[in-house]
Amino acid sequence: MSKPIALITGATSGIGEATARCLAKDYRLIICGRRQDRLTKLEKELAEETEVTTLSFDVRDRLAAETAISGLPAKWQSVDVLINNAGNAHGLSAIQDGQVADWDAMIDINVKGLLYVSNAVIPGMVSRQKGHIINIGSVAGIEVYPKGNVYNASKYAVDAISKGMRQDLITEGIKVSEIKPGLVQTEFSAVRFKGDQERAEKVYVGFDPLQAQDIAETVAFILSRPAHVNIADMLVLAGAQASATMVHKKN
Ligand code: NDP
Ligand code: 8X3
Repeated sequence: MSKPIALITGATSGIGEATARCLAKDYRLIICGRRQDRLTKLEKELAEETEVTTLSFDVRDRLAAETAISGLPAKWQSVDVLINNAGNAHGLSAIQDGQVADWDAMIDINVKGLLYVSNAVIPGMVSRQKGHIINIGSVAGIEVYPKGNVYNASKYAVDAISKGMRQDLITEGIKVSEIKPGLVQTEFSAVRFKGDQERAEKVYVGFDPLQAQDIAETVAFILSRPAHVNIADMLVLAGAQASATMVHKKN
């Protein structure tokens, strides 16, 4: 029997890329992101372990998301697992100093993009009465922190959408889980600070942050539970992190 299929958004970096590596043993993979060069590289790397196909599209573009997913060849159409991971923070500014373009990006990618991809995948899961959706939320989706405003709002939305999906899809044989990571050392802060690498690195100084692999293993654990178990919601923090704003730094 062939392996089930997992579609992972944001697989060109960080949590999504680590998740692809982690799931390769047990799943065939549809890896998504805008940067085709990175997708091709990862596809080549994982090809020894599993079948991989790539989809390059911007999750903000509803038509592109729909076209890419509906255009998958027949053998890739039955998506068993959807990992809605693509997303980022753009900027860290008090609301009065915020850039409207950053707000648009966060709402369009983290919220609307997740919905567009889900909308393209859920009908197939419903028709098969089978599936598992894992949304990557954040500790930022349960605690607002200073200057987080719109990023927080986008992750609160992911939390609400995850809860809503779980209620609506319960009758359709589809599990919905949400993982809420704390500080994970990925390209996240470099994106938030628009390429300012020095500022990005400072976020993770003085403590051992989570690594993308930690969240990838959490995804794999949730998926490995038997059919009668759904891990609905997991907050995963670094050992030195007690809340969105409290991190015990050594210097
Ligand atoms: P990275 O910046 O390392 O990865 C982000 C991924 O999202 C990339 O693969 C990127 O691919 C993809 N992406 C971004 N914008 C788009 C877009 N418009 N269309 C398609 N894909 C897009 O960050 P992380 O791995 O840390 O972030 C992954 C998720 O985890 C995000 O939802 C983030 O909010 C969440 N998270 C991160 C935490 C952290 O501290 N790092 C903590 C809590 C949650 P590409 O650029 O190739 O399109
Ligand atoms: C990412 C973690 O604390 O930078 O969601 O918002 S945080």
